[in-house]
Amino acid sequence: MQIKTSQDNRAFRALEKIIYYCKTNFYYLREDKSFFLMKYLARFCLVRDCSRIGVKRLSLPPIQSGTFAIELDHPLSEVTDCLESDGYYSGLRLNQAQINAVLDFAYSHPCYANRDSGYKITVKSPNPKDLGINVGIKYASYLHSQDMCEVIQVLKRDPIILSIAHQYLGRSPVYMHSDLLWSFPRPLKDVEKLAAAQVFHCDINDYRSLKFFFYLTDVSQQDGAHLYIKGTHRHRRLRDQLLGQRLASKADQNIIQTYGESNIVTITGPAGLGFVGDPYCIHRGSNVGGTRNRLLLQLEFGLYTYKTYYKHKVLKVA
Ligand SMILES: O=C(O)CCC(=O)C(=O)O
Repeated sequence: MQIKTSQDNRAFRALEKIIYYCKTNFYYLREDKSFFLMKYLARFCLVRDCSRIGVKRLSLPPIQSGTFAIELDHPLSEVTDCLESDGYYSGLRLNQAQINAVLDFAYSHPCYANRDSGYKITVKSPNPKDLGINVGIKYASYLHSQDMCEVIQVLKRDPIILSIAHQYLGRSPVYMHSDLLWSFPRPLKDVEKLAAAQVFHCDINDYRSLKFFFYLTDVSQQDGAHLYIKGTHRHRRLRDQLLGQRLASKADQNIIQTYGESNIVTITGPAGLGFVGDPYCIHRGSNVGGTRNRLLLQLEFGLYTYKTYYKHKVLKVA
């Protein structure tokens, strides 16, 4: 009798999933057919490769020193080579004034716990105790209020960032969105890890896109280091391509076995370190296990502006 009930529950959950799947797809189809198509087609390496056809290394006007906000550890051509071969490049730097300005903004503006726009909190320092006793908070984003942060506005137009994006995307980059996000030291359940991007996954936001990440707090292995699997932006098993973003439902161990532990790169570094990656490359954040909160800024650029976006995210396209 009990077995029958659990089977019924499973069947009910499966039915719920199918209804949700049909409803969201109908929504995408109605709102923006090009987004609907991209969502299905951009999961295939072949389609992504085709979007590179005709893409040439653009010769860019020389960047005048002093006119840009960020610095690079390597020449621009090496950054693009590294992105093409590995899917990521680490070695962007914010200066101290920029780090301070973002931190001042973060400590003086409310953010939204667990990305819930009805749950405002203020983080006063990287010390988790400042959050008080509310341990139910896994992460907190500034959502759209980050638009008031001057440094983020400057970074959206930074000539080095735009040049890297232009080189990799092969055309004028379209700014998609940014996110300024605190992660707090707290063990997460499996389902929470998925929501916090702490399982291996890929983002399919366009036929080609590029994400810039900046640590605003020091990040060691224990403080929520970002990981990626080298080369997976170009080479992926067909069955994993078919999964699209549902790749995140595969166990990390399974993904590691397929793509090789030796290809996993962990990015650690001081506040101000930046890195850029093709978000189709398999990547994840990791648990903040130390004694500091982690603050991470992301900016994403793509090829097109879509009228809609994944239904669970409310994004503003500039
Ligand atoms: O928190 C991180 O380092 C990873 C974030 C991420 O993977 C994402 O937002 O897609």
